Amino acid sequence: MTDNLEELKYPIGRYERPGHYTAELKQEWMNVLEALPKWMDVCIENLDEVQLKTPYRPGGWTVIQVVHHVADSHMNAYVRLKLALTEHDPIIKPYKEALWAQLPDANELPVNISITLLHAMHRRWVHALRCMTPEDWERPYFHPDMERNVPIWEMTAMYAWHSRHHMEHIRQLRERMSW
Ligand code: NI
Repeated sequence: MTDNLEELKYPIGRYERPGHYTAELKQEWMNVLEALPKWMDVCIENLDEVQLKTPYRPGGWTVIQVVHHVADSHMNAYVRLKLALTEHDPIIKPYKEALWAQLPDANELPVNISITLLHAMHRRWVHALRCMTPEDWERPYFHPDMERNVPIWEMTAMYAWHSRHHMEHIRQLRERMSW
């Protein structure tokens, strides 16, 4: 992979698992999750049909697929959070995100449908997070592909990264294309 492709694929860098968390970091991650739906509104503002069907990089997802993918991914994340909060080390279900992104609901429907979904779901997600006790942040789920427990604080860091990661795909595409 060329450096250029790496930069297009990972505009804010690859996800790095944080070694620890603080009250400030938790606030920062929750603030990102809270802001994401509004960021998505801004990201797609005034894009026409052709622009929405443009891949964010050569061979990559279209803007439409990126937005629907964020909804797919964060629906799974929300369910994982609820499982971790209510069960003991629940085994979560990985899913094939590339195949999900090819299904008709993830590349034919208007993007605002998924953004509306994100607005509603992130309200619930962030509310659940903000109401958690300090002990809750340590509750894990077991990820079969990673073959280890992932505590809620770490998944929250990961999805804050994921939110910014995909938002930047669209923002930087617009910047490059002067849209
Ligand atoms: Ni993703």
